[in-house]
Amino acid sequence: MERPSVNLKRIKTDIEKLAEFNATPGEGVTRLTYSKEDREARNYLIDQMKKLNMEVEIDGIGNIVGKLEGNNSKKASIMTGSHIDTVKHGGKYDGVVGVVGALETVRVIKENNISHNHPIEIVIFVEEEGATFGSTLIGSKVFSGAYTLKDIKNHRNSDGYSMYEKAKEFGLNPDSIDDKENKDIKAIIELHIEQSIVLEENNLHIGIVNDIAGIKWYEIKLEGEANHAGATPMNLRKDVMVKSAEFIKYIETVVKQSKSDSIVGTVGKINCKPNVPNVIPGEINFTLDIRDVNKKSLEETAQKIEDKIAKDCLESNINHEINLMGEASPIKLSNNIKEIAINKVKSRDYKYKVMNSGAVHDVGVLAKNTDSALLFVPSVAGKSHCPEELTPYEDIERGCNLLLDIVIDLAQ
Ligand code: HGY
Ligand code: MN
Ligand code: MN
Repeated sequence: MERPSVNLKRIKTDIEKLAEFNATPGEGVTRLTYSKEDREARNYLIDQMKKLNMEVEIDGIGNIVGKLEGNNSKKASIMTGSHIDTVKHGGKYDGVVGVVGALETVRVIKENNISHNHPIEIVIFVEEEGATFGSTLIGSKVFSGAYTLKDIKNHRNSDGYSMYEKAKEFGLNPDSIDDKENKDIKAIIELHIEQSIVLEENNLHIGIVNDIAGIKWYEIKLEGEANHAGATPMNLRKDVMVKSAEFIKYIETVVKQSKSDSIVGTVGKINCKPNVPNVIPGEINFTLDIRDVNKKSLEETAQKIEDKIAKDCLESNINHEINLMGEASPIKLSNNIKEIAINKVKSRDYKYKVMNSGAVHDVGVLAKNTDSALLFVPSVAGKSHCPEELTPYEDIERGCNLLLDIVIDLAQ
């Protein structure tokens, strides 16, 4: 039988349809966890899975798993998927390419009656971005047991509501997450946009990922003294806006001076109270996202930053809090699936590179206990997490064909 390939028209239809479920049309894609747009996208995908006679399960915080039985239901599953939540004003490909690639894989297997022993499961993880509840990879951490009900009750949105409360409001049953039985998964593969410039710069089609960077996410709070912007002499101020600017500059300097060439540090979110022009701020809250594939350098640099903030605040008599909101260690992905991917990519005559990922991904969370693989397709100009995010459909088609080949191989 000639090797089956994906149907690009269906892939386009899915991606364009999902992009309609968007809170900020014309300004990138915003689809936040448990939003109206999230529900619309979930319903669309659940409907597509049901049309394929897949059995669909939704766990207590909303992770979705669709199952296509194989010839031997006792065998462990081959899982593939990603996420559909986005950052604010993000792109329409981040996460979606992996979910649509998984859906198309099942469609092609069914329409070509490809026999497979292992069940094949599509997974859609909740709150991968952390844009709503302040920590990345929450859905896959709950799915893998790394997160429990306590964590879901701790993570809150910007209005102070916990993920637990919002999951219940969304119609889910978060109390059930601690008593689910662990799924028997032989392997999980995620197709994702690269979100950097390596594939495009080297004119390549596919990235096969070795290591995923480790990450630490902090929320840092500085308490100064609100006072009159005009009447308060400079020597009588406790100005935490200035102090936070010093810390943000320090973060950039210490990361750039690191011996590691794979470490990155970002202050992406800051808010100030009361946030009006003629008041010296009383309080500043900012986030720190720091990552590296090198665990030692990640830990050392993060510790340096924590120590600097603590020491300076003590000396300036500024109350401060440094809250570690979430972390994941650097992860080495499965060599076994990497080898399969390399021989499949060669047989498709695609140009590829084995590389690392600076972005974190759900498969990294599951890699502790499951053979995990991550495949990249190029990002134009390396842009992502912004309206300019773009991956040409012919690149998406190649990524989906490779995903199809690997899933068929593993599911035998
Ligand atoms: O931040 C990340 O690396 C991912 O896009 N959530
Ligand atoms: Mn993603
Ligand atoms: Mn992302």
